[in-house]
Amino acid sequence: MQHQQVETRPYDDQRPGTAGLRRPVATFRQPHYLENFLQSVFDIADLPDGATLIAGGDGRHFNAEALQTLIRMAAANGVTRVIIGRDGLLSTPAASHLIRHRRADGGFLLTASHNPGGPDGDFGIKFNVASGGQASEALTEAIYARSRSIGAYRICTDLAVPPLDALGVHAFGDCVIEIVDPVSDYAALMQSLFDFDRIRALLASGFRLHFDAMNAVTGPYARHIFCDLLGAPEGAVQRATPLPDFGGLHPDPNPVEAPELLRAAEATGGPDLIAASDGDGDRNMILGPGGLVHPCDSLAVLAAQHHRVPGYREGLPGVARSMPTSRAIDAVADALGIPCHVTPTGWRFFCNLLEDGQLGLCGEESFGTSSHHAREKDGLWAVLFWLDVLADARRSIPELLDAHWQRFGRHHYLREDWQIADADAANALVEGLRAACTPGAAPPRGVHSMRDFAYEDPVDGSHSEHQGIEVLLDDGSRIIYRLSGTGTRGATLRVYLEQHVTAPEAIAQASRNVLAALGHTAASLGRIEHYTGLSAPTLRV
Ligand code: G16
Repeated sequence: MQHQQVETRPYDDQRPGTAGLRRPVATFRQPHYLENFLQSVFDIADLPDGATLIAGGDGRHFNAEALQTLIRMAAANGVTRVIIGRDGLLSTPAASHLIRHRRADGGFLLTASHNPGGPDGDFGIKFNVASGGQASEALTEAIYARSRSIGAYRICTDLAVPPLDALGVHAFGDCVIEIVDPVSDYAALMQSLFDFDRIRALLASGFRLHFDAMNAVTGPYARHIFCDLLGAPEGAVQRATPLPDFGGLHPDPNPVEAPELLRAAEATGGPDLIAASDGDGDRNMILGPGGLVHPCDSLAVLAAQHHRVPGYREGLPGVARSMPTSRAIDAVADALGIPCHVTPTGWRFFCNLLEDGQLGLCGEESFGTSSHHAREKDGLWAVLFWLDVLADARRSIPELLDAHWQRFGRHHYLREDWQIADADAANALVEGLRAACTPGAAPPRGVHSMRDFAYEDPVDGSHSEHQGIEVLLDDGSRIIYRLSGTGTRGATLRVYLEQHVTAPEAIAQASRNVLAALGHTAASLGRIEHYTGLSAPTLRV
């Protein structure tokens, strides 16, 4: 097949962040920007001859154009089969599953996840490897290095790309383009893990489920699984049509971005379970009568209740959390007598452990939970896990949560985000804290210990440094500071606050009240106002 070699010049800003390369759409629209990044992946990924790739995304603005370019460049780089979700749609967990299920050599996920979409929003690309997991830090660094020296890319421009809206197989020169139903393989995987008959009976008994797809990719998945397979009424799934701009919504399922869901949970007589997912379907928010189940608690409850669910009855080899995630899961692991691994923020750090069979469940404070069934976090899976547990336990969400806290105590938890316009100021702040972590430095008053978190991967021995500053206070509470790796403008300082309590009156209090004083301590310890001029966080989640 004919292909063109196009000369180009490097961009210097193509270092992937926490989860792939995310930039404003306008940045991706610069001449050769997308092509440079894709060619850097093809140059470094070491795909076998005649490789098969999976491709798809959350349907956001620029996905359709990017997919055309990706198909043309994949064919020019020797890929012989590209498997694509119909209309270019694939949720992130479904894409991860499809890579594994079809034994593909990797996949491109076109998404900026929970970041806003539309022409003025963000776009992103993640490259996942043959295990279905995200590229490792070493691989993304090598791709970045390549992007800084790239001089040309390969692309096929002489053929028309086949239509992506009808299932089937099409020839594109020497390459086969296969359009698949984005939902069916994923739905079958869910059926293999959960007791669908039991969940169907729960929903038929009057249990009210409300799922909000936030105009993003999970709509078709949720309709098929909850309505067609489990018998939920049509109205149980809301905002189910994926829109390129998410209808102007910020598809980030948390109480700040979806306050109406929180109000619905807090109102008397509301649904028994409210859930939402994000742009690409890997995040989940769970609410029950009375309010939010914090993602840290959700992970801990699912681990404690895993024996109720068919796919997990044989037990969990271990669990994992990212360092800033609360230690609620540690307490459950302790009771189960299994290891709890603590990794840096970023799902990719779980992947080696998952691949090595060391993990049953894992999760993060950032509304992400999953298990060994995939190599990405999985929003709908989490909702099904909760439904299956509730169906078996015959208890409500608040009853399960209260019983959990009575047994393990409650890890009150809050994340404060500080949006800082000047990224240099944010870096200086973190450097200041890092200096206080050096061995021999006297800890500030009230501080038991401080560390600049580093991680050695137990599977491949790779080392990752500067993954957040963790401060343990004398009273057992914990503060973590780190800079977000998913933002596309300025810098976002994340400050995570955690306090474990066991007294019934402390368990019953609102986390915001319990953690208010710790928030002030965090601001003064980090000298946040000094560095940034900001006197209050931009938002609390
Ligand atoms: C991504 C990563 C997660 C991470 C989250 C927040 O989620 O996959 O592992 O916890 O970002 O990262 P940060 O604190 O660096 O912004 P998603 O859903 O955006 O892909």
